[in-house]
Amino acid sequence: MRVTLAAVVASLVVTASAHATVYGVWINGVFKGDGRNNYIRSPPNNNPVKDITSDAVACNVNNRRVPNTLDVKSGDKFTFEWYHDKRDDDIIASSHKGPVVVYIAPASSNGAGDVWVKLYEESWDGTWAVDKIIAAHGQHSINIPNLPAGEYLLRSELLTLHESDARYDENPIRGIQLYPSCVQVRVTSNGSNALPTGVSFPGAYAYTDYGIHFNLYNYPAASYVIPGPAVWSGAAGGSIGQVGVAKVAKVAA
Ligand SMILES: *[C@@H]1O[C@H](CO)[C@@H](O)[C@H](O)[C@H]1NC(C)=O
Ligand SMILES: [Cu+2]
Repeated sequence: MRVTLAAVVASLVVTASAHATVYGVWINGVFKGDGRNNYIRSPPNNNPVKDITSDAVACNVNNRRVPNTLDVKSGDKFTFEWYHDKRDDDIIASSHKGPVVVYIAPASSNGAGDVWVKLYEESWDGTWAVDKIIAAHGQHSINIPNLPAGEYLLRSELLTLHESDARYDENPIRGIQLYPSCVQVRVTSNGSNALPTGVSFPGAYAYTDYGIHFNLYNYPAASYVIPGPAVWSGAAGGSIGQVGVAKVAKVAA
């Protein structure tokens, strides 16, 4: 089998492994502290999920309840903050272009079943969403919908396309890289927009989806189609941008 130069270069990119995960969240511009294994179901490292049939597509490889749950209410601005090796660094390799999506599910589901409802998505409008997140110091936000009170999992996911011209099921060295991250929240307001039936993870993505098997280098960016369902009509929007400056917390005297 001939090995193309492009494949060799791409495998070097893999070796560099400039991946990402979520460090913490901000609510209405207030940082809630290091969330890793605290209120985020953090994976043990920042590696991507590449097998789209794996249970890890839902909440990554360590989907276990963590000790804390963040209180939110309808209308709150809820900001995820991503990082690469340490907080507020280069966030993720700039090769890792692609969209960002945010989903929600009832926490009682633990992420299993047709429970995931899409709240937000952004791909390319001249700039890829991931490049905007890098520029925003890792930060992107959604507004909390008018949901019934209760506990939910809020899932942000980067889908990076630098190797998605290949399919993982055909060539496990390459393929799309998914970075799902689940945060435990409790909605304390009691709204009337109950979540509809959603999609399942795994299940919502197929290797034949245009947005999963996409050639970043040869296809027009404007032709990209974000995989998964449409954004729910009850969603309350979102944006990419920095809401606050990361700083090391001082211990209270
Ligand atoms: C939320 O509102 C519903 C409908 O009015 C009510 O049945 C339920 O008890 C409320 N839940 C909470 C936690 O207040
Ligand atoms: Cu990577």
